[in-house]
Amino acid sequence: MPHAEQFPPTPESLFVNDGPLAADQVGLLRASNPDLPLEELRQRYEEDGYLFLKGLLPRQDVLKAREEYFKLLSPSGVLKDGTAPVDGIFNEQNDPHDYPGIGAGAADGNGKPGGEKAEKFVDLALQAHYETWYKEDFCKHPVLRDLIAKLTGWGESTLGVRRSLLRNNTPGNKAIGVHYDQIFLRHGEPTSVTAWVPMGDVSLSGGGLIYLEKGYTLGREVEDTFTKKARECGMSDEEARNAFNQNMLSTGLLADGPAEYARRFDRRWLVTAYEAGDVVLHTPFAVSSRMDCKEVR
Ligand SMILES: O=C(O)CCC(=O)C(=O)O
Ligand SMILES: [Fe+2]
Repeated sequence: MPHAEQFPPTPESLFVNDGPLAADQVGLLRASNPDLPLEELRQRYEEDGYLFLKGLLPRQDVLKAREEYFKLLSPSGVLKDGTAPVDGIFNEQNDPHDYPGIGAGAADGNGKPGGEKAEKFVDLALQAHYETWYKEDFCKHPVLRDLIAKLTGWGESTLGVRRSLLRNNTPGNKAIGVHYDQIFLRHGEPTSVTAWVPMGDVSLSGGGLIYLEKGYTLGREVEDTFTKKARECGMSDEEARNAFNQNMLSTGLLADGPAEYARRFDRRWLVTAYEAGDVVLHTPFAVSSRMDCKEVR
């Protein structure tokens, strides 16, 4: 039961790409009830750079997508024999390399891999993006859209980005490193809202998203410093955009290791367990990463 977990957790239980997070490197993500007054929700989004909405979506709608996802992936052998797809239980007999997490960046070995089994798994994970239960029912969920329309004041003009990312984070593989989303949205205005929606319950050690405390100040700093440098070099907007991407690791990440990043900037990572139905909204400069997945589920 994710909500029954103790906090603060023992430091050993909080692993990221570059090892455990120390006790003073973690804090708890602030949860918000979606029924709070809009003004309060807006203020929290501005203050924190994110808004963690507990139980925004109907749990059964999220679990439906989860079930469809694992039914689709099932022929790859990812699931433990005799378990229900909706439970998404990893078969521990499997070699993790055959089930790489997609989207964590090619340079760290999580790109499209060579092995036949891995290729099948990745192909199915990519195919999921095109399925109606995902791209229509899940991504365009009216409750999510309505909340964003109201929160931003965009109303009827609210547009979904057509390219969405259905990430997975499988046991024994590397999770996505430290980044802010504007890096991946380079050709758009930095006014978009990212919705990170866990497709099921995620325990603290289950590999959920983590946020650097007030990380958006760093994200903005990186962005501003670089834009200034580009201007000084006389670059055009287009040249600056391309150069930006060269300024990052080849994967578009600020760093591979969250623990070392937190030490360098003396900031905490904000962590939490998630339940199906939860949604986190964040700004394009919010700095995030993932916990390592230490659980089979
Ligand atoms: O791994 C995830 O679920 C999140 C990935 C992410 O933050 C991103 O693609 O920008
Ligand atoms: Fe992201």
